[in-house]
Amino acid sequence: MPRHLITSALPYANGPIHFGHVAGAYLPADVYARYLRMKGEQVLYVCGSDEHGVAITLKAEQQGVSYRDYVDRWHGEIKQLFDQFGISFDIWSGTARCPHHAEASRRFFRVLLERGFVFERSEAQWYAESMQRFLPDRYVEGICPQCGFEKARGDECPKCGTWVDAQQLTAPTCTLDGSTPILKQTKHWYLDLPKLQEEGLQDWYQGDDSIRPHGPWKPNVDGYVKAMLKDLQARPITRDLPWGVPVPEELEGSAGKVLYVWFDAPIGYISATMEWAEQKGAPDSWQDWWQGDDTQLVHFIGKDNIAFHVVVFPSMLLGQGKEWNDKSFVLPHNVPANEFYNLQGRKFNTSSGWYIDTESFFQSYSPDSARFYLLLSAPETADAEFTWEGFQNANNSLLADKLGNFASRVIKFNAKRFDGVVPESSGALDDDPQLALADAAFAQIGDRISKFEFKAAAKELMAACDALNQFFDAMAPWKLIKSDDEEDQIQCRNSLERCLAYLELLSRRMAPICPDAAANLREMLGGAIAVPENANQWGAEGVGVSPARLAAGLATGVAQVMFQKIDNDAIEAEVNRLESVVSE
Ligand code: B3M
Ligand code: ZN
Repeated sequence: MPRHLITSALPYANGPIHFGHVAGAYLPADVYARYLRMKGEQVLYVCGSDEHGVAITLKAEQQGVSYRDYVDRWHGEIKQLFDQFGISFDIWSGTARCPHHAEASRRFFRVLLERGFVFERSEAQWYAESMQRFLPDRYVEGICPQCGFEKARGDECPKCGTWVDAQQLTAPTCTLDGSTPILKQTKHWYLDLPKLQEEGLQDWYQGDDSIRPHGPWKPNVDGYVKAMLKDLQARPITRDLPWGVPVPEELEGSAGKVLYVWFDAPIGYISATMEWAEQKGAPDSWQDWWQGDDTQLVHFIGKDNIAFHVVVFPSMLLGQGKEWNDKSFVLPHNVPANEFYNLQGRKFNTSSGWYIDTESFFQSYSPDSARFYLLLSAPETADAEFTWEGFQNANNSLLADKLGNFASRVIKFNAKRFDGVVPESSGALDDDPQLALADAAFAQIGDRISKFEFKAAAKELMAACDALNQFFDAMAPWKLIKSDDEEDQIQCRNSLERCLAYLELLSRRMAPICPDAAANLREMLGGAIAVPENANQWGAEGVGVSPARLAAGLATGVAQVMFQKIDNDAIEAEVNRLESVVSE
């Protein structure tokens, strides 16, 4: 049975994560993990905060707090945001707090050095004479050599996602004091990506299963990586910085130098797994995940992280050879990178106020409504956006009207007319065409999730609800119940039994997407028909697979409001708040 090792990008511990991050890299991973767990598969979902690098040192310095205090604060706050969305990590670690991280990172580095994939070079780096310090990464901004964006940073361009070679920035300025830096010689260690490309990266990427099989790449990932592989360059993986994983001290010239954040961060997935294994009391079991033949490693990320997850980290993993426990590391099975997710036509921007405050959001709206809408509007193949109107519509017209309303109509009718117990059924509705449509939609949900098509999965869930509503309306049991004809009475009972059985199935098919509402629905169905042993199971699926007949006489629970409607005033107020930001 395959092991599903699932990661979401380690968010920088330097500010709140926003809905765009959640839609891009966390919610899809969570739905995928929940689905596979329900299928009874082995799943490990790993994440933690990315606590090194210039994104962090810069902000901590600006705010006059210690690096440690700064990352501790965001490590905790970010986790609270994830908890509010119900993101179900198996471990939430952090690169500056995981007890295994620094050693694992240094070991990666040493192995690459010993095996000839890391070399030393003295090279010119930007240097601020005003402060007498080197200016790695985000301490310098300039014009992107690829796309011309004016605020490209010394490590990556936030616009086009290119891994920028800092020296190639034109019109550089120091982000600390605005001075123009000079180039000054310093020694650094470089990752020999061209050599690793020959060593196996290229063949693996192109589908050589003897190295490691992978799934089909998404077109956006494939286009980006193919272009990158045409002109791969060695890159420096050390920095002159006071915060990070120190370069192994036995190396001459290592003083004052740390590993580049993008070198140590992905190793954070592995060190977090080591921590998880240790907490479980089986410290070596991390190897089953990272070095097992049956592991399928899937990285969920945003498009700006493609280079590091499909080219750089796999190179680092390949370059370890069998130096760890005489086994090689797994390589990613897939990297379903998403495009960008905006807010009402503009980029999310916390500092300018163009964002959704997560805490106040969840005072008014439910996590499941947010999860459903973020999936429905996910940036899977193109940039996409959150709009307040879209959110209201998804909540009111889809979740409340189609899903919640169907559940409540059925449970209430059954309570009123059949004393809240499952009616006796003759099975005559087994070939009903509306139910066949529901079967077909339900059969798609798992398949779509397993292919990372979460938007489609959310749509199929609604298609199933549409078919079930049509079935209920076509049967019109409220008319049948009043008929004197015994056939009509049988049909009425049959239809209610089917509706209840399909609600039970619905509660499971919706669970990865809307876990809280799924639990509500199971409560509404009552202990008796909730089939407790099925509750966390996906169960049989496929076209034509209908839910098994429920035993007559089992008692249902009480109807609840699964999704509160959101009124126009609330949405208007949200939009006004955003628009006031623009006009300021
Ligand atoms: N922290 C970049 C980001 O948050 C970076 C991801 C690391 S994944 C190993 O987008
Ligand atoms: Zn660019």
